Amino acid sequence: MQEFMRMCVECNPGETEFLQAVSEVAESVKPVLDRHPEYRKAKILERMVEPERLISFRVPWVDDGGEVQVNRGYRIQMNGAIGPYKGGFRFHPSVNASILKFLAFEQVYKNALTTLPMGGGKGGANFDPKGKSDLEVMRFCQSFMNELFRHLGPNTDVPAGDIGVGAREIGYLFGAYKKLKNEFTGVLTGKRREWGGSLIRPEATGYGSVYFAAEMLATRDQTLEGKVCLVSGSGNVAQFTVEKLIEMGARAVTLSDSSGYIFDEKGIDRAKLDYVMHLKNVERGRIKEYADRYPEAVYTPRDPSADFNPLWNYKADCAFPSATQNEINAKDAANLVNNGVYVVSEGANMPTVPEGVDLFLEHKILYGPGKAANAGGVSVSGLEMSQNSLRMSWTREEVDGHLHRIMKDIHKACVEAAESYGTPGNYVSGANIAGFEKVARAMLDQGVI
Ligand code: NDP
Ligand code: 2IT
Repeated sequence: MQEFMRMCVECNPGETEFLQAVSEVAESVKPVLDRHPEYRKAKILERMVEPERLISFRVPWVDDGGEVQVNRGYRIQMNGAIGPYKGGFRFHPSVNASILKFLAFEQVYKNALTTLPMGGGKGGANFDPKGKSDLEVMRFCQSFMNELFRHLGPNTDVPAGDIGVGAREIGYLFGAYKKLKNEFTGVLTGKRREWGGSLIRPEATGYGSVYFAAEMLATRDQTLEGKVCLVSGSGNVAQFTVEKLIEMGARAVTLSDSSGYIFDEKGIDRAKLDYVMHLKNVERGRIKEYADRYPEAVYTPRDPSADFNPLWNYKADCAFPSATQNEINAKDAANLVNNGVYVVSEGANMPTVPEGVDLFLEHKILYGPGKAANAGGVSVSGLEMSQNSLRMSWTREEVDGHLHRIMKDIHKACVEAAESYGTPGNYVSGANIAGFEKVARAMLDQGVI
């Protein structure tokens, strides 16, 4: 394993996020490779860390002032062993090959866990939709698709949203694809309902992360009723996490964005959540405005020089990190544990640094890693693909029922894999092993390709 990681570092210099994700999976699956020498012989892990295809391209566009702008676009087609590449697009100034490779790598195992036939991919651009007009976003999306359309298709690669890519961006991307290909097809998920989207897709990641937390709590004969919950982010995942928490009788007390966070001890109720949804999705405002509107809440601006995030330093029962990678550092993890938090369900991808993960495992808290806990989003994307193929649309209840069942199945698969490899209660090894085994078997069946 040391030799394997040394090789990864050498082949992917400076790609810290990607190496972080690989190292966690490699550690978890070591006992699987020991039990299955055929995986080692076929170099399954070595093949898994090499993307099947990495596309990087120029995205030129013209801003409202008539200036030419240039961004860099990417699509990582990581692994297609169990289905067409599937995974979101991220538009954020921090986007680079390392971040997208880590996301694509995680997506492979996450998608395998969903039980649906989807391979793993991820894409995006170092474009910041914040502060851009709708027309600028449209021109950017059209230029992005102008190159990428030739690499996509309903049986080849089916992207969706992630940070900075919501219904507006998916609309412009879909329109551009349709025009270029002269074909109305299910090539993207997260579409609006009226033109091929699935009910519950916007809600799915947040709902799924809460369903996963409920499953973890059930192993200790507990429910979410009355639990105090810390939630980070205020975008798609955070909003529907809070919605489901309210429905389940829990009390969410925080939300954040990259400028700061609010703490509302009374809890974010339905009316306050409606306000947040309007503020974020329509006005595209900042979370600070929540405290102007509700004076009982306190707003704390982000202090870039601080070595911890005070959002994670309140007495609470559960945490739902739903913003971005590595948002819980080692000190934040210690603060969570010291404040009595014993459930962490990751809506975001890889939000906890490795030292934090180790601390959670050491303290035997109920810790659901992103690739299991946030798999609800891509699961309903898979259901959107099914509905598109069937040219049907299912009801809210039908889709939510499938989502709930899938999250229960993912929980069960993690528990069983962890037990089978001697790490009971460890959802990290459980998720990595269960996802890995499915993809590894498929790769073995399909030969060296
Ligand atoms: P959105 O763009 O809707 O919201 C992102 C939220 O996180 C915003 O509040 C944003 O604040 C905050 N945020 C983003 N980057 C940073 C940063 N570097 N530092 C601090 N805050 C930040 O994205 P989503 O809600 O869709 O995604 C959130 C997380 O969930 C991501 O990790 C994503 O990969 C993961 N995820 C999303 C799925 C989905 O279906 N959408 C599925 C599975 C996982 P600001 O507006 O200030 O940037
Ligand atoms: O990280 C993720 O799982 C997503 N951003 C959703 C991917 C998808 O294809 O729905």
